Order: sequence, then structure tokens, then C-alpha cells
Amino acid sequence: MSEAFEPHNIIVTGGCGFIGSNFVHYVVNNHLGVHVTVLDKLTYAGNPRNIEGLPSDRVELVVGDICDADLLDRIVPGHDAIVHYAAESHNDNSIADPSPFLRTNVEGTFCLLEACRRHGVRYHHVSTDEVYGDLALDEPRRFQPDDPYRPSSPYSSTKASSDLLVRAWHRTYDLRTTISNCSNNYGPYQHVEKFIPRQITNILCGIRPKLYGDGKNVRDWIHTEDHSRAVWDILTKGRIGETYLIGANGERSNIDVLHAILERMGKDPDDFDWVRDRPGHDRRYAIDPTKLETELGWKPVHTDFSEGLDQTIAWYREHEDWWRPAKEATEAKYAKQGQ
Ligand code: NAD
Ligand code: TDX
Repeated sequence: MSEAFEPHNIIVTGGCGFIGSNFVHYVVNNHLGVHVTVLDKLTYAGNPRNIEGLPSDRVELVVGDICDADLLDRIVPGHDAIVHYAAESHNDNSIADPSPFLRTNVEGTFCLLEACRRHGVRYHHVSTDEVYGDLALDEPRRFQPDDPYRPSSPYSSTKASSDLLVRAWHRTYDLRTTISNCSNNYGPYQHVEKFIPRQITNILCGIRPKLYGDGKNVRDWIHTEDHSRAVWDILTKGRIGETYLIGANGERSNIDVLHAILERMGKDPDDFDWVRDRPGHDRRYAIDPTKLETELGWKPVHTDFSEGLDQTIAWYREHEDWWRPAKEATEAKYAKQGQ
């Protein structure tokens, strides 16, 4: 079933995190008639500064937990849709301690779905390509929306579980839902625990970048603004009950990405340390975005990875006050893990 949808008042969960806050900026800048209520628990990964300075008549921050059903009953009525970004999002953390991933990613999604059911609100679920497991480096295949779920890590298995809840709530309760599974994002406001910001800020701090395993693992990079526009297109034009894959044909090996960062920051290609591999490390992700492109007319705009990387490096150079407070604790955690 297709449905044109014009939301005016949406809830964005996790809107103080990396991708959620970029989506809030995107909506405020591009969809003038839309009010955004950000629901965010402000975990270690959430920073209210990410949405600072946005007009107060367009954006309201509610600090709270998506698992709090009473809170949801207070804030959900009156909204047209929930766009659900909030999650525990880092694979390495999920390996060290999976429990918050179960609670936020699985139980949190359940609570939001039930709130949508009680209050008749549409729901968009932001998920990851990691639910499909990984591909070999040399196979030509890319992920398709109907591929079987084969998650590898505690993180990706909780995201897969949450996707399955959404599919069931649509089928059983007729909840108006859509799902998107996106590849690896990069851009401003990404936490220093993640690959690209970790290496950039290491270099800025005089620490050698760290590469896992043999460095040949491939990720399919997309600029977070292209992700935001895709989510908006799916929310407003997507077919109810459908899954859309979001990717920008950006496959690159980790070592290639690291070499590009080193070169742009004036370092030698071997100015980094090889470190212990991530247990269960997925080899390759690759998205086929044909359905999104042909059905909804979406196309990535940030297709020049070098340019996107330059802008991202410049953003971290200019925003040391933003990332510095999290840097030391993040590196201390990695050091304990031998990474
Ligand atoms: P992030 O870790 O930067 O941000 C997560 C946000 O959720 C934070 O603001 C945090 O405070 C909030 N949060 C966590 N638990 C909460 C709870 N119980 N209640 C309310 N708020 C809570 O994550 P991100 O990288 O921006 O990812 C956002 C979403 O996009 C996640 O669902 C993730 O699975 C998905 N995704 C991420 C990528 C990527 O490359 N980072 C790719 C595809 C999909
Ligand atoms: O220091 C590092 N060295 C390194 O070699 C770090 C932090 C990572 N890596 C490797 C592991 C991965 O192959 O780089 C690649 C990217 O790592 P992450 O930034 O941790 O991302 P990934 O595990 O691929 O997951 C990301 O994309 C999918 C997001 O964190 C997820 O939330 C999203 O679902």
C-alpha cells in the first residue's frame, strides 16, 4: 500500500546522537513546516550541543528513555510520526557488554512500537546493513532488501531483532511502518569511538591511528546528509510495510580509508599501528540501493569521498572543544581491549 504522507510534528529519537542530530538539522533546514521533538536519554553518545542553536519554535528536546512507557504516553499524542534513531550503536562496546544493547535496541523498539499502536502514530525504523551479516571480499553480490538476516555481533543481532519486531507489528497490528537499512555513515558529530573520527582525532592528538586485523575489511561509506534525505523520502513517499536499503556505492577497504586520512593530514602511509582484530569482525558490507533509487527517485549527492573526507577532517580540526571531552576515556577503553 502506498501513502503520500505530510508530517508536521515528528518525534526523532536519538536526535542528540550522530546521525539523529544530522537528520534534525536536515529537517529544520529543508522542511520548514515541520516541528521536531527530540527524545534522547543523553547517554555517553548523546550531546545536546549537536542540536544547539536550532530555532526553539522548531525543535524541542525531551531528555528521557525510549523504554519509559509513561513518558511515551505523555509525549507521543499529537505527533504524526516517530523516526527512531536511538540505539546503542557501537560494535566494540556490544562485544565488551551486550546488556544495554538488548535493553535499548530491542526493548526500546518494542516500547516505541506499542506507543505508536496505542496512539495511532506512524513509525519509521532506522537500521543497519549489518543485519544481513557480511559478504566475501571477492563476491560480486550486494545486499538486497529480502536477503536473510545473518547478524554477527551482539550489536547487529539486537538491531536485527528490532527490525523483526517492526515487521511483526506491521503484519499483526497493521501498524504503519517503514524500515531503512543503511551502510556506514561519516560526517560531522560522529563519536570519536568510530573508525574515521577515531583516526582523525588520534592524529590531531599525536596518537598513532589503529587498524584492526589485516585492514582489508570493506565498508560501504555514505555521507550522513545523503542518509538523512533518504530517510525523509522513505517517511514521506515510501510504501507502508516496506524495507529500503540506503547506500551510495561507497565500498572502500579500511586500509584505503586510513591511507586517505593519513595523506590528507600530512602523515606517512605507514604512520599507524596494527592492533588486535575485532572478534567476529564482518568482512565486507555492500548495499544495492536500486529499490530506493527507482521507487523514490533518491540519489546520493555527496559522491566525492575525498571531498567528504576533507570536510570531515576540517570539521574535527575546528571542533576540538566538541570531541576533546570524550577522547581520553574512549582511548583508555580501547587500550584495555588491546585496540
Ligand atoms: P549514536 O551512538 O551516535 O547515537 C545514539 C543516540 O541515541 C545518542 O544520542 C544516545 O543518547 C541516544 N540513546 C541511546 N539509548 C537511548 C535510550 N534508551 N533512550 C533514548 N535515547 C537513547 O548512534 P548513530 O551512529 O547516530 O546511529 C543512530 C542510528 O542509526 C542507530 O539506530 C544505528 O543503529 C543506525 N545506523 C548507524 C549507522 C552508522 O554508520 N553509524 C549506519 C546505519 C544505521
Ligand atoms: O580503531 C578502529 N580501527 C579499525 O580498524 C575502529 C574503531 C574500527 N576499525 C574497523 C572496524 C570496521 O571494519 O573499521 C571499520 C569501521 O568500524 P566502526 O566505525 O566501528 O563501524 P562498523 O563496526 O562498521 O559499524 C558502523 O556501521 C554500521 C556503525 O558503528 C554501526 O552503528 C552501523 O550500524
